[in-house]
Amino acid sequence: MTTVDDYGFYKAMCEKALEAYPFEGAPETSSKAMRYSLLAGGKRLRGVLALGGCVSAGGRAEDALPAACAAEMIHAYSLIHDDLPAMDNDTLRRGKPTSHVVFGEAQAILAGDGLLTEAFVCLSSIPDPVTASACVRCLAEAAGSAGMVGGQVMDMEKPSGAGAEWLREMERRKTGCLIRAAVEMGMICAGADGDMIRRGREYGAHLGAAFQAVDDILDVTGDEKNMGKSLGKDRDENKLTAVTLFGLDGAADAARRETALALEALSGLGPEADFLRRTAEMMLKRVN
Ligand code: GRG
Repeated sequence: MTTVDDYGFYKAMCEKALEAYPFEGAPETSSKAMRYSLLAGGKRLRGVLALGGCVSAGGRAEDALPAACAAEMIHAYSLIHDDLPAMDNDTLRRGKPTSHVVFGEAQAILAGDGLLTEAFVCLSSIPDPVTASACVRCLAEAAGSAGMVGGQVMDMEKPSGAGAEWLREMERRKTGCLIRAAVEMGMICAGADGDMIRRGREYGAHLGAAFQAVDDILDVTGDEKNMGKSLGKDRDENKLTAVTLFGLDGAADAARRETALALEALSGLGPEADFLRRTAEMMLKRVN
């Protein structure tokens, strides 16, 4: 059972591994642009979940470091591309000017491409080939067209008449798949059995939905300086979110409901899963 301030501990572990990541063979401009976004801070939720998922399934956190770094690389790439003029056209991320503002649009696209690809180089460093290939499959499916990229496509295409069901599916893909894959890869790295991985997937999926509802609430009630990104864009751009659809109270209810389902998915697991339980509760506290 983990007893220390494990979120802070795993976050620091993940940060250290990302800082030391070599980006072998990358031209200096490329390495600079990739590091700029990858090392810009952030909560490291996906990296932490990979490490915590591994420990919750009885493994050692360090065994999931390649999975944690790979999940954070995919996340950083998605933020760089999401901020581009062709997408959300944002100039502030994690309290710093966005990649395309600093490096220009072409280099920002390439920094995203580089991070996306490097995530899989990083996973290939997992010593056991069966574990490595299971992680590659898990992350590729979650990040690709069936997952995060597909969610972004849906978001950009929002059909007229899109409602709660459309929103749920779009967010499941866009935000939920990567969060779920982080937990799942952590458990794979621990050698977890099928039942444990099924519970981890379910937990991760509900946690992702709760996370998104919280993020939607904070877009309205949060502080731009604390959040380090432009807020209020959902309303300004007439986006469909849990808040625009159900109001602030309705979105908070959705976050609580999804958190309860995430916790329920872990029932039957022992105290090793307490970290995952505490992480779900902690995330909900961001709005309560
Ligand atoms: C461009 C392929 C492509 C995908 C973009 C994930 C995504 C899809 C876009 C990011 C924009 C966004 C607002 C997504 C919804 C919630 C989310 C992922 C917020 C950012 O994650 P945090 O809060 O960020 O974990 P930090 O900075 O803490 O890592």
